Amino acid sequence: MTPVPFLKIVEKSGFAADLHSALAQQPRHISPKYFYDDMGSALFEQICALPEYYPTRTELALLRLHGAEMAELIGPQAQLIEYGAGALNKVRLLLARMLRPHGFVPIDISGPHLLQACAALQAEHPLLNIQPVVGDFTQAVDLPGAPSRGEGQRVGFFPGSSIGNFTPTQALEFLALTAEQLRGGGLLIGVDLIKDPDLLHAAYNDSQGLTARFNLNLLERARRELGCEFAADGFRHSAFYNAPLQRIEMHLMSMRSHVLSLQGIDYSFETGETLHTENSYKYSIAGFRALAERAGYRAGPVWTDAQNWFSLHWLQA
Ligand code: AVI
Repeated sequence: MTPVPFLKIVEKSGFAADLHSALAQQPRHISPKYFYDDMGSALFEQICALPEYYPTRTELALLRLHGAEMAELIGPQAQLIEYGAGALNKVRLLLARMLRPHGFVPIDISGPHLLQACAALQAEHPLLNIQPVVGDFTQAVDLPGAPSRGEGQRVGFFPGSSIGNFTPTQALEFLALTAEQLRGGGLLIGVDLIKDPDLLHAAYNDSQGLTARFNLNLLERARRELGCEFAADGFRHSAFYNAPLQRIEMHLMSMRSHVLSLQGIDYSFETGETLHTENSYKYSIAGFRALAERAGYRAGPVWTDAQNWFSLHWLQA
């Protein structure tokens, strides 16, 4: 692997502690950030290519179609910060159009995965200054210095509608945090839109069962990393659209009354009881712009597809 010039580790995994507190509370709920070990990150990439999972291909099409306008707003010599960077597929479409980028700072919680993706990107852009940060981007991470005055602006990129995995309060906090980090620049953010519940249901209950494996991997990860014990077929994937709250909910549902054991502590599950693993909020364009304005941004141009399934927003910080 090509060495990366700058690497910051800002968070050690708190998986064990967070899983204990998730299991000890009622209702049981854990942060979706624990999906993304190596296995979970690889499964998520496969989900993105599924026919039912429309967000990725719709957003990629918007980036291809409107990337030049977006790059114009980003401006020359910009420092581009990608929150929750993953495979770096989408950012390639922006980088290809950006004028003399000052640098690229991808932040992701999965270190090995991020470094592999950075090495591949570096091979394609040998002169690009890539400065990966391994960590939890929802916290105020220590970023490399911004371009000096009179040079380019600092611009955030947060594609994929990962903002939907936050509660509205967390989304507001995250937007307020980034508005501070990006002051004088802007944020380009992907937001999934409210739509036919059947389409949403299919996107999170795919026929190949990849989303189910992705969800169940959270407990498999606990088995691998923490020696967690539970019945082999004790849990199943459950995902549904909660219309009043405008969100997909994912849960791991206990198939019978049984005990899960974590580091010597037993947690009992009744039949049908769940561990709530993820919310994926869907927004209206107006609703999202209002949220961004409350967080301190000025809402700018919005790009959306012909079916109004997905949106990309430019927010001026
Ligand atoms: C990363 N995030 C935006 C995805 C979503 O759609 O909420 C995660 C995901 N969960 C199941 N499928 C995809």
